[in-house]
Amino acid sequence: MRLLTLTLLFITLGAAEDGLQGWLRYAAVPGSQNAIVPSQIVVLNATEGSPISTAQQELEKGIKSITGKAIKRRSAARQQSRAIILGTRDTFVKHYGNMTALSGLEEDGFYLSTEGADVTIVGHNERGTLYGAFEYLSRLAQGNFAPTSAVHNPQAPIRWTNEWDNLDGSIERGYAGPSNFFRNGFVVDNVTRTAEYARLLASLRINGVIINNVNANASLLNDRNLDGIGRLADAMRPYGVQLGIALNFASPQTFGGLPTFDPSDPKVDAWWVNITNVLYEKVPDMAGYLVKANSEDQPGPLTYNRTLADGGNMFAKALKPHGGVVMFRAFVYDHHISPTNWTSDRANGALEAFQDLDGKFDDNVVVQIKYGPLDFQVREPPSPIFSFLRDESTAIEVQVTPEYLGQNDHLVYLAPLWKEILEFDMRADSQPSKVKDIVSGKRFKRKLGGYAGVVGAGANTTWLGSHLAMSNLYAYGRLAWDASLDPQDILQDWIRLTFGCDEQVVSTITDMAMRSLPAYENYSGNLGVGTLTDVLYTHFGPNPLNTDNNGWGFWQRADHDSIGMDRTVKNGTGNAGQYAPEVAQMFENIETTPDNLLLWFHHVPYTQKLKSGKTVIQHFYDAHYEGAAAAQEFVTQWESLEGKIDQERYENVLYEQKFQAGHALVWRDAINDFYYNVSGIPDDNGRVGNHPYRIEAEKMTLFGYKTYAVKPFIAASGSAAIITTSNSTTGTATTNVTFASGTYDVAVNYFDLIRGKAKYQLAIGNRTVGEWVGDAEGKLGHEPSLYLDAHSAMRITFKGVSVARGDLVRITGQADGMEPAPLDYISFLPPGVVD
Ligand code: GCW
Repeated sequence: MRLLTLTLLFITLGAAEDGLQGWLRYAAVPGSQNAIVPSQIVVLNATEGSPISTAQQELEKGIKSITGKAIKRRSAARQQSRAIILGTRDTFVKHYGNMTALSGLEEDGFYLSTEGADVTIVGHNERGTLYGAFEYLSRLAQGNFAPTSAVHNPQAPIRWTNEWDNLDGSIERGYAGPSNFFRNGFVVDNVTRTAEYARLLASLRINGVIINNVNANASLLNDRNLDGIGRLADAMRPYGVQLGIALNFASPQTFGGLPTFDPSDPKVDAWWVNITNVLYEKVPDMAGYLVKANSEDQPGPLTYNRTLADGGNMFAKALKPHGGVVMFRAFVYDHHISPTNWTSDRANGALEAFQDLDGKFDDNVVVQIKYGPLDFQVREPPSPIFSFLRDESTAIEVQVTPEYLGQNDHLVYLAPLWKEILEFDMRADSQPSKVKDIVSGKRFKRKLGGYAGVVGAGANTTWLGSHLAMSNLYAYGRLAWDASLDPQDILQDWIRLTFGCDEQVVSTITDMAMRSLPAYENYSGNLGVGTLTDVLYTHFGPNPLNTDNNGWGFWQRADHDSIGMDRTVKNGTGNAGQYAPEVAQMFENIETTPDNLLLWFHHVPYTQKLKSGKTVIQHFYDAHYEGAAAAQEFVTQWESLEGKIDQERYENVLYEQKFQAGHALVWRDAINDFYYNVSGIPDDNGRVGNHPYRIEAEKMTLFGYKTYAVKPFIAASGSAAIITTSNSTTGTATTNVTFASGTYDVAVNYFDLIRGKAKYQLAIGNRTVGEWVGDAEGKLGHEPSLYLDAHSAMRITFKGVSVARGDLVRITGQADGMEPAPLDYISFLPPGVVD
């Protein structure tokens, strides 16, 4: 018996788990052999390559893998035992007569019943049937065999992802390697990964994918790529996922050879009609277009004094005969606004751009609105446009790829952020107007509307560069289908499907993930000040010095005494006044503005008291210590799962959690030092700027190393680090332990730059404590840094090192390439201390 258990354990844990299957692993569920799962399948209608035949294959494969039982295909006439009946409503009714439940089916919806004599999966259309099959499998894979019977309908017709893949094979804001769609200017030949991706998306009931970057390249439209687009669409079609493309507005001129791209020029219109017709020959079910116009230097109709609606409608007319949709982005703003003007505000840009356009777009245009007025920050109010546009269909745009939120090297479960926005009541006309009901089309009675999620899926087997980050893609799809779901419930479905049903696994990952967004917000930008990443460089690590004094408008207006954007109507940028009156009033008034958006709407002294009773500045200090402490706990929590998760994914996630724990401290210190420096107000608890367990590298005895002033100064402890005197030097930094003899966790903070893999060795009392290489650039997904800064700053920790007072500490660093083995400090941490 024991041997059997061990063997089983080995089989479960031994399988290579590289993440490729995502939540569709169909891991064996113990005990499921006895569950009443049918042994036959009756497929009522399926042509080869249709979503229904995909559903059939998926059920055969999934059930075999989950329960170990094979199911046999039978025709309706030859069914002998309990079967899965699979088909669309029309064919089901033909074979079995009508059922009242089926009349409630809406487009893409499905009926799933496991209660009756058979398991019935009936879709409104073919892809609805596939969705039903995935739902059934998801239940089985989670060990849920309870009888059920319900109609499932989507809340919104548009449930798309946006991929920002470039033709050269890179992915803008992607953290998981190169594109699955393009290489060297062309669509790839091998579409296997495209099909695998479509499978994951279909299981989430996502029905459209924009395959290329909104900063679009017109050569997507060359002949070879048009064929390629056809190939990609063919690969997605069996999953009911429709392909769409992002367009460059200037294509008629830059690619088509016309003298202009003016939307009111008939030659330009004709050019678009023609290319659209050609596209529909290749992809008869193409979803439509996505357009970013007149934003961040992209061309658009404003160049010719035409309106954004003139621009959008040009595409709408070309698409109309084919049933296609234009997603027209509301992300329109000027990134050269003047920071010295107290009333200028990037957050106002989008509504200003659309203020005369309500009702002016054709009915197959959907205005695609980023969730907040700025740009995917850790905390923003919903965009005011949601309630401003009444006569347009709208969609919410969220980022599954966390550009400003740790770039998948920090665990940040995003569903709670999206949920908060979706549940926000915009109070249009003083009526309930939740964002989710606006984008679904329900509130303003629009036929179209929905969701656009920027994913950044890449060629890495983890798809997103991190196993845990897949919870975000999963949650995006689930919320796009049904925004009333609870983020924690969604998460737990994902955990069971991804890592199994073990209770400790489920509760531990749940706890980590549910604490992850608050932790990130705590150690990055608080109280609605913005995320405080380096907005002029990679958007990854902290650089609050770069937020103000440039045209990008991520301003926090931090000076010696005060901080925050005054967005009031009475004294500021007027942004609060862009909301419907009740909401406007709430944000205009400092008393009714929630603490977590205080600095978004108001400019206040650092000593301003929050509703919590703390001052703004003390809140910053405390939050940063709390957030960074939580990130340390994620490591120990994950370590508690060793042996319960396959080694491959265990190690992979552990590496990332350790990275996050170290980088959270970089964040904590950088932000706290910045505010301490600018305000001069000390931390009530004496922590900020006071690090008794550290020895600064620049204070050690250096040989072959020299001191280096780090920029920004907050990226290094004590503002300085050391680097080797040349790029081929091996340097040493030595000192003696001044702490009491005992056992310590010894942490070394260093900088890991790209273009070099420096080697390090730490020895204490002539014993080697550890050796490591500065090779994070190959292991982390975020855009690496060329410099010593808060993007490259990281930490390695050696646990439980016994040390004697007076021991010689020696760090040896061997430069490599452009990486001069940079070191910041070494910490001797007594048990329980994090610093
Ligand atoms: O968030 C910003 C990103 C850009 C992006 C742009 C957009 C595709 O930094 O990389 O460009 O928004 O959404 O258009």
